[in-house]
Amino acid sequence: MPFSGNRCYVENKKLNRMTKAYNKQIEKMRLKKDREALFDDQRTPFARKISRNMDQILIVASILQPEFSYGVVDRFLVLASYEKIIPILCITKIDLLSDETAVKCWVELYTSLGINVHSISALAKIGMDKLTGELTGKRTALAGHSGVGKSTILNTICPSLKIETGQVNLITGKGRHITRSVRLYRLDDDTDVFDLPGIRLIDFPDLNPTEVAAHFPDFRPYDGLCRFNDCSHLSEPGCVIKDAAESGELKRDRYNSYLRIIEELKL
Ligand SMILES: Nc1nc2c(ncn2[C@@H]2O[C@H](COP(=O)(O)OP(=O)(O)O)[C@@H](O)[C@H]2O)c(=O)[nH]1
Ligand SMILES: [Mg+2]
Ligand SMILES: [Zn+2]
Repeated sequence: MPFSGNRCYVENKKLNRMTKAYNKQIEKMRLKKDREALFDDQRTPFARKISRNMDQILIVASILQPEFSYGVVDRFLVLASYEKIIPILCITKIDLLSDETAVKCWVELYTSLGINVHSISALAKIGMDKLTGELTGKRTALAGHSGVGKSTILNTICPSLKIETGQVNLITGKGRHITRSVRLYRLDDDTDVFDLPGIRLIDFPDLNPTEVAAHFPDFRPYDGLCRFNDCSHLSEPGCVIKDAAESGELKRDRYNSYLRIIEELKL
């Protein structure tokens, strides 16, 4: 008896047709099982289910429409580090910029933090082969603000998917919320992508505010240098991280992301 996910081959025309139908059935069962793995247990935090079921998380951020959001990117990077999921950062819509300096700055910043970064345009088909290579043979969670171009990336990699894509409201720069539930897309036999819904679903299950700094690799050079051993890098005197953010030695946007995550965890 074949199990879910197994493939069967039989050398007989009539049987072959049946086998094809059977394979389809097995495939359906496997998809169902995969989806259930993410949703059956209400007590397991969503982020933990992702880390248990995925090989990696692809964090998508557009450079414009909507504008690059350190908040979203850094939040997912902390989540990935905390849950020990491999993150890949995908900076997209680079066709919208004539000046590449900004993109270069983000690529350099995140590469220096040890993150695998791709700058692409799904519409202009720039950098798509390399990105596709990252996903092939893996199970990837897809994260990022609505409207950044996640569905367009999947459609470009696999046109037969024909996923509905949203229009960006140019006044607010925010995307319309087209994706409402987690969708599993099978790009090929062993390549799955889970398109996650609104980022509010991605909670930090049991992360303590005092642990957040440990997930900011750019804070490492300052370890042990603050006046107080248990410095939370918020408003204590003699905090070298706060000073470094003020002088620009540490990227201010990254420090702001840190403050926002702490604030959120304290709510
Ligand atoms: N200029 C440009 N627009 C893009 C690109 N990728 C997506 N878009 C547009 O951005 C909007 C939102 O895309 P969508 O894939 O639905 O975003 P999602 O909400 O993250 O799935 C759509 O109007 C897309 O046509 C790109 O590489 N360049
Ligand atoms: Mg979408
Ligand atoms: Zn400090």
